[in-house]
Amino acid sequence: MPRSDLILLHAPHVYDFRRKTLLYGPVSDLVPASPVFEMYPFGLASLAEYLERAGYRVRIVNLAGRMLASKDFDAGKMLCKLNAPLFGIDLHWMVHAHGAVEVAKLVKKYHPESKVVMGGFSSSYFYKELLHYPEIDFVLRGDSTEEPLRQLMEAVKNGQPPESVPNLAWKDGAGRLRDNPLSHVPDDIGDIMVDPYHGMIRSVVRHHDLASIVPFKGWLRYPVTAVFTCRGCNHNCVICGGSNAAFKHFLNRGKTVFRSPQNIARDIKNIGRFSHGPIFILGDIRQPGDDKANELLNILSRNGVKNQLMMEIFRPASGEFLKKLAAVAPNFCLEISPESHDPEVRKAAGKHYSNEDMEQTIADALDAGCGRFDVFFMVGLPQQTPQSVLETVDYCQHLLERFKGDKRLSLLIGPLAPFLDPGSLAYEQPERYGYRILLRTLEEHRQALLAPSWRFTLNYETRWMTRQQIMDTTYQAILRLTRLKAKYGHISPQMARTQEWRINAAIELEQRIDQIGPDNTGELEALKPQADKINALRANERDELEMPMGLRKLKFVRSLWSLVAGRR
Ligand code: B12
Ligand code: SF4
Repeated sequence: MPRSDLILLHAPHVYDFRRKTLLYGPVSDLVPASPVFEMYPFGLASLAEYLERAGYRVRIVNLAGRMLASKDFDAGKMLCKLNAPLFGIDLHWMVHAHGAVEVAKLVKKYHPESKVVMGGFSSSYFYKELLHYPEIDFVLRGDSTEEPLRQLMEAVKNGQPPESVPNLAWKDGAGRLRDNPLSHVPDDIGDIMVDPYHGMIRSVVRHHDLASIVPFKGWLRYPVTAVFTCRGCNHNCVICGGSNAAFKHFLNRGKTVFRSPQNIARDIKNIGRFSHGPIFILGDIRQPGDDKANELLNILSRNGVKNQLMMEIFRPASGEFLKKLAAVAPNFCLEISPESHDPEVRKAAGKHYSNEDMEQTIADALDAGCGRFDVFFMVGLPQQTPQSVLETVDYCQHLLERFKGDKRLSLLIGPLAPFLDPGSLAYEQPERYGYRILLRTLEEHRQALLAPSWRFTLNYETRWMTRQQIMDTTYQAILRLTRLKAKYGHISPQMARTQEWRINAAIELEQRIDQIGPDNTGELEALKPQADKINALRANERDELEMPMGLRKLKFVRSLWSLVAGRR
């Protein structure tokens, strides 16, 4: 097996989710991953690429993905075979609180001499608590840890104390917690994320292992790739742990840093070499200003874009912008998240635009030739009552009527779940925003993830909805929206029936769990097959997120060949 200097591991949300009765609920309906949250942070690819450029050999292993793909996959056995002086584990999303720490324990069990470093947003927030677990040696804080990790690797390699590694927290020889200032917060990120996908393909070749690098289940069938535009965010959505205020609070980033239009365009070009799949440009390209957005579109127009582009917009867009986008990327997809139909709730959630402006954007985008327009609504917001959520579904009907059932318009609703992001304004100032925080420590979150139903995992309630109401209202809203979509022919009758079955079966199972009580392990175990059957059904919301790929495939063979032949 080729030697690795660093192995980056991605854990499932709960270890081992395959043995426990867990009714996941619709917590991941609106993202490409399953409720196991098997998608690893893209930052792992960025770290790997940066370190490889510095001469280190880095391997990414998506343990969660492997465990999900096969019930026989033995994660312990694989960990035992892997070897490196340093293992990195992401605890980026809070949903991995249980799995990430358990994987750290396994690493130490098999490799007591190796060091374990954790990183990501949640690690940065909970770094002190993380270091109380004996299996965790280091935590690297911050949104840009490429260079600090390189310095840590150098220290580990040379057996030196890591005193000078920025952003690092660790336990010293006497077991005391030490933390260096979170001082590496670059305001120029031109030298990172240079060609991360190239590094991933190289890893597949080196380790003859494609399965461990697949970002999420179904990716080979639907190989969507992502291009990042920034680190940070200009906005302040109150529920978001990646808002401007959150970045200031625990990532020490005062100002969003943007990648140059040239670098973004280069990524898009590079991806086009190995994939025909859609490319998701993450972060509203207008955030750094309209000039930068236009510059990017001009470069893309000169280069020519072969892949379908998907983009998110954080506020309504002008007709002029949408026409320009259509000229560059015909059949483009757009996403907007008004969260609620009620502008007052939206405003309380930190978004300030009107329904009129949003509907004008939808109209202009569809006129310009947009291939799909996703509109995301959410349950669990400030000032939002159960009644208000159901009125959001009525508003969806209004949209479908106004746009004459246009099938390109995709309406989605899901819960703010399982966690309100630690670090978000609502988590940090709950009284101000009408939240009641039920879980504060990392360990509390870890234990909550083991609860049999997602209702008990939620780490918050609001002044307007209890956990029970959040769950009940979410189920009702999904049911109503499903019927609406079936009526307008947006989903097939078969799909609607499956979705109705999924929700009704979940409601029934919730009642059984209530009768049994969360601590009666024996009886809960008996419910596992039923919970698994419900969990296994794909939400039609998720299917809708996928654009039909037809026979288009990854151009992997060509990529691998050009890599091996060194012709890139
Ligand atoms: C893009 C994005 C996504 C993409 C993910 C793409 C991807 N694979 O990374 C999508 C849309 C799929 C997504 C999904 C989710 N997301 Co999201 N996402 C973002 C967003 C908008 C930008 C992140 C970004 O640009 N990162 C840049 C990349 C290149 O860096 P990075 O991955 O963060 O990695 C760097 C550091 O974090 C660190 N690092 C990360 N891992 C590790 C590991 C080690 C060992 C080390 C040393 C360092 C390290 O170093 C990396 C390199 O410098 C942020 C909000 C924001 N403004 O940042 C939310 C955010 C990160 N997401 C969030 C959440 C909650 C989710 C979901 C759980 C939502 C849900 N319930 O479905 C899912 C999880 C999906 C899964 N795992 O399966 C929260 C996280 C809050 C928290 N602490 O838990 C955020 C902060 C805000 C939000 N609410 O959306 N997300
Ligand atoms: S949810 Fe709001 S604050 Fe968070 S990343 Fe998106 S636009 Fe920024």
